[in-house]
Amino acid sequence: MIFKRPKIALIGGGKIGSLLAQMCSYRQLGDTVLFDITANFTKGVALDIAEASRTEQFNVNVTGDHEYQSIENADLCIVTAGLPRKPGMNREDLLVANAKIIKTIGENIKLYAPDSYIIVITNPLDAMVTLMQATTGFPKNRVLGQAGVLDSSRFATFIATELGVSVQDVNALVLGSHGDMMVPLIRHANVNGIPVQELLYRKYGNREKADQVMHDIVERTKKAGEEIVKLLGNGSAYFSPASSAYMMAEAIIYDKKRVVPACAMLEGEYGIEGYYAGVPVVLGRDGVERVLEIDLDKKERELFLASVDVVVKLKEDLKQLGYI
Ligand code: A3D
Repeated sequence: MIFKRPKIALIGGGKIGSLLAQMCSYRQLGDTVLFDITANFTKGVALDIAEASRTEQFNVNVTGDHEYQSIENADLCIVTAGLPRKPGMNREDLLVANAKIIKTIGENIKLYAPDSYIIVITNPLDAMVTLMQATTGFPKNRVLGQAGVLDSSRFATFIATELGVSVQDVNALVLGSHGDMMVPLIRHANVNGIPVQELLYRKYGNREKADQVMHDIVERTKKAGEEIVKLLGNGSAYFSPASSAYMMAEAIIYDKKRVVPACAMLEGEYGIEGYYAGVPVVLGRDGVERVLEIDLDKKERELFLASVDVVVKLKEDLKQLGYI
């Protein structure tokens, strides 16, 4: 073989990890290893996916394992290991349980895949990305988190449904921390360049009603994860998170320079120093190649800073617990 196929380590072989294994294989993103602490389950999932290779016509390898050695020399690690929330829990309630898991995984990624890029999905997202970067000591461009792609996709879906337009034409951006304080940007939401606020005003012919509808969409976006948790009754969303992480993985592996919101380390951008938060970035072969700064008005900025305060608090908690 002339070129090396990328090796993707999916760490956590539950719902999101298994779906990612299927997507990476069916779309031939690279050879995939699905790692989990459970001894046989991921072997079964991987074998099941591999046995679809004839009908799906893919030629990459997919394996399951529970030994850390299996992630050796991975180019990209996507981390979903840990507990998902149950009805009534918020994401921050997972901090203690998942910090222990992420710390161990970070140490093993550092050992076995020291040159890899890492996309973290485990909640509470911003804190787990912070911990992953602190544990591995990898440069900030190689450690990032998936949340904004999903939150923005949810925002766009609700806008498209409300306006009766294709979601493909909706651009919507959610910044800040991945939690109840996230910031869907109303002013920047548009349908192929036409402001959503204007379209809502034209639909209802009344500014007050248009503002109320927009407000409801924003609130639904902020609570979208909880809406799914309640409906599923056991576990949290997995199709859309897997899809969002896959898009980011593809952007890195194919050097696409996609502009997406991601949880990235801020060192001066947006006036924040030394904290991870959801911001627009350029994603390519160097991981987070650039953080893009956009002008926020007074209210947006206040909301963004309040949202970053949640990350500041979580980072403090990690310090108190002795993890960083
Ligand atoms: P689930 O199906 O329970 O899978 C988690 C897997 O992690 C299980 O198979 C566990 O066996 C495994 N695991 C536990 N400890 C370890 C360990 N030390 N090493 C390796 N594997 C381990 O959960 P899921 O796939 O639905 O969700 C995974 C995580 O993603 C949870 O923390 C969710 O809260 C989070 N999540 C994040 C988003 C974002 O947008 C950020 C969205 C949805 C879910």
